[in-house]
Amino acid sequence: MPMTPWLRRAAIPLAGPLLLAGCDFAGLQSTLDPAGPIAQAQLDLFMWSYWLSWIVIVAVFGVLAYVLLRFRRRASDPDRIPSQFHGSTKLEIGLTIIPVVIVILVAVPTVRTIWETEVRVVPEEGDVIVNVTGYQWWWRFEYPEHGVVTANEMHIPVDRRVIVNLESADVLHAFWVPRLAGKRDLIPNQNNQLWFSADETGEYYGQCAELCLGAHAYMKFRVHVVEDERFDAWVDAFEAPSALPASDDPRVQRGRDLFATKGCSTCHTIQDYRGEVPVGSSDFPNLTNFGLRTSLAAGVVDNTQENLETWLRDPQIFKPGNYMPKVWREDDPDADEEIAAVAAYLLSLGSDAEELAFASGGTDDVQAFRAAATGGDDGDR
Ligand code: HEC
Ligand SMILES: [Cu+2]
Repeated sequence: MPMTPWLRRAAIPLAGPLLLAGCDFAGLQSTLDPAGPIAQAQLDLFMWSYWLSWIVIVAVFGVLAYVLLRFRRRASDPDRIPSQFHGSTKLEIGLTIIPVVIVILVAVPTVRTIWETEVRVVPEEGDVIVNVTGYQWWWRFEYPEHGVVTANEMHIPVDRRVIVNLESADVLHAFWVPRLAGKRDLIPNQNNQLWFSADETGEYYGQCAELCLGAHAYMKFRVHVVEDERFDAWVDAFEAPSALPASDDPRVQRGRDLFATKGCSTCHTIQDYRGEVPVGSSDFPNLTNFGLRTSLAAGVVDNTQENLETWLRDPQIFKPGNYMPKVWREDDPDADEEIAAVAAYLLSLGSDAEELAFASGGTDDVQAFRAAATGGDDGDR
């Protein structure tokens, strides 16, 4: 059926909203799909200004359409000029008052939301404190109350207030978990703070939101929101490494030795089942319990044996520009075997410590934890 010209012309403006109606606003990093009160307050403010803008648009285009139709030139009276009202006081006052009202309607809720969400809070009982340090191009997460230091994956309990202290070790970064809270800059020596909480358990994606050179686009992170007991088990797992029995897999043992002899431990700290004092530097990702991580290289790829091997062979493949050196020469005949062993060691770290801590009611009861870890027997290590 041929479309009438009128219909064809109308099709384009009609198609726009229809296409948009098919959009899915829920996404891993969608601010339109909030999962916590701060993100919700920010979305509410956005939607308020959005609908207000629609009222303005409809009003302006309504008046425009009316004027165009009502005062258009007519064939019956081509010389008619509509009455002129230049300098009309009523109109001038009206056109001044209306914008002022619009500005007030936007400004009052904006200022209110800023006050409700942005003020610095004093930690209270039950809050979780995380000291976040941004590095080119990864994140250090430290839980001062629990003595936990980890990288790139933050664990927090659901429905609890999380206070994040933001610090940068080098350039400017910005902490942004779109579904939980708006961005906040990490500035050297500035001690910025952000607080938020999450309504639902789940995995939330974060991203550095301040251009910080080189691998900035790959400076991501994850926030795991879990039930209280799960969070406690995760924290316990960081006290647990030394209570875990050594893996009897010879490849893991070999990987552990290589980690020291290949120089990894000059940069990276690991506290493992031998409970050694950390020797690495706090300015590189702490790899304790690395087997509990779901992602690798600041959320860039999944944490699997294969990806880890690729990463160790050449860290530039997944993340061009990052500062981890290539440790094995390309023509090193032992590279494949050694890399596989180191990767197996890293993945073995704490791989079931959280589950064990959960099952045994925490590492406070070291005996029960050991018993769970060794499947009941004393576990001579
Ligand atoms: C000169 C210091 C240095 C040495 C030596 C070094 N690394 Fe790294 N490593 C880094 C830096 C820096 C990063 C962070 C890279 C990034 O994501 O931007 C990193 C990241 C990693 C990661 C990913 C961490 C995460 O949180 O996802 C692993 C795994 C890793 N290194 C293992 C090793 C192993 C195994 C060795 C030895 C074979 C080693 N590194 C040697 C500096 C070093
Ligand atoms: Cu950054």
